[in-house]
Amino acid sequence: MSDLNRRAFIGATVGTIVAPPLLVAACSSPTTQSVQAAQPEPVAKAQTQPAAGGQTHTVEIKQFKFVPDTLSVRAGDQIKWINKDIVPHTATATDESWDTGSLAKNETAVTVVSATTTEEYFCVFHPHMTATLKLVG
Ligand SMILES: [Cu+2]
Repeated sequence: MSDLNRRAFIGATVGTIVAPPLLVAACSSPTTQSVQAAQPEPVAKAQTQPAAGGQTHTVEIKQFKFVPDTLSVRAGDQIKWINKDIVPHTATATDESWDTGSLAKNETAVTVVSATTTEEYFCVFHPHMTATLKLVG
């Protein structure tokens, strides 16, 4: 057991000693793996940037109403929906092109506004609950 541990320790130490020359080599050689491994991160950040460029709006669902019941939004904006009621609600486009799904008490969902987002929406459990998004810009 202790022999194995010692070998593992030696292996780790050698790896650590070898690593700095590899890093130096990576700087002058763009084909090494350590350079490629660093690339996914910037790509992931780039994907979140379009959404970050838009605004995030919050609509509360409380006492069987959407608050505010009229909301001005632009393509690229996000809408965060929060159900403050005890009973489940949804925010669902009248043509069902977008939908939060059922939200229990204090549950949230986020939808993203597009240029063709349907503006009229309602709650599928309580169809009298209706409200409107106003696409601007
Ligand atoms: Cu409802």
